[in-house]
Amino acid sequence: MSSFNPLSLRKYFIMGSQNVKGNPVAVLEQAIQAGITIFQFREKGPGSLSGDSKIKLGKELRAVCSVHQIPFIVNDDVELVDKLDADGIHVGQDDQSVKELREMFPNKIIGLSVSNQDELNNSALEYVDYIGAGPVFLTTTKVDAKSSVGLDWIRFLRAEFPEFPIVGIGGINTTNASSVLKAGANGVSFISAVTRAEDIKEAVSKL
Ligand code: 3NM
Repeated sequence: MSSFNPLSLRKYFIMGSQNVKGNPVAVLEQAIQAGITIFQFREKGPGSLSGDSKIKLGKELRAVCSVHQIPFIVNDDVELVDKLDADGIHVGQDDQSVKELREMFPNKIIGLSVSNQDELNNSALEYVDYIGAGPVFLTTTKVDAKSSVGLDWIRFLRAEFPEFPIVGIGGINTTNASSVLKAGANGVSFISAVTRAEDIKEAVSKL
């Protein structure tokens, strides 16, 4: 297992170039200045980069996180984890198995999305550092997002696993973030709450 600190889940910012109009590096810098605690590079979906341009952007974002000592997580791309020397990887249920990932990356952070009881039954949590639980609320950011699971899913997971690190995801914004924490999550993860914010500093501070 990695030496993962669950406090780092508190404000978990996720972004790819497809999520922003301007320069993603500038957005990440502002978000870090404003107080995010961990970052995931998720270059995925309509309008996202691939190949060399994905790697180039990843290196730039990785460097910003290194300077500020913010953990840098890669979404579902094993090769990119190595290329960018990421601190960890986040995967979904249909991606590479967490058992294989743990063999590959004994000391990196491994996050797994878990959206319902069936997925939970199929999840080898002994290889995982944290669960991403969601979508808690309706999200328009991820085209293939499942229907929202609500705060009850967070409450259920917390009751089942009193100590396991859990981060809520999906439709979390400055207004509803506190309800996710009250339901038992260690933190909140978000894309549009920051990438579509008029004032990133204010948004991160409220989150
Ligand atoms: N994963 P926003 S929901 C990347 O449920 C992602 O696993 C989800 O974006 C899941 O904060 C989601 O803008 C999109 O709703 C989150």
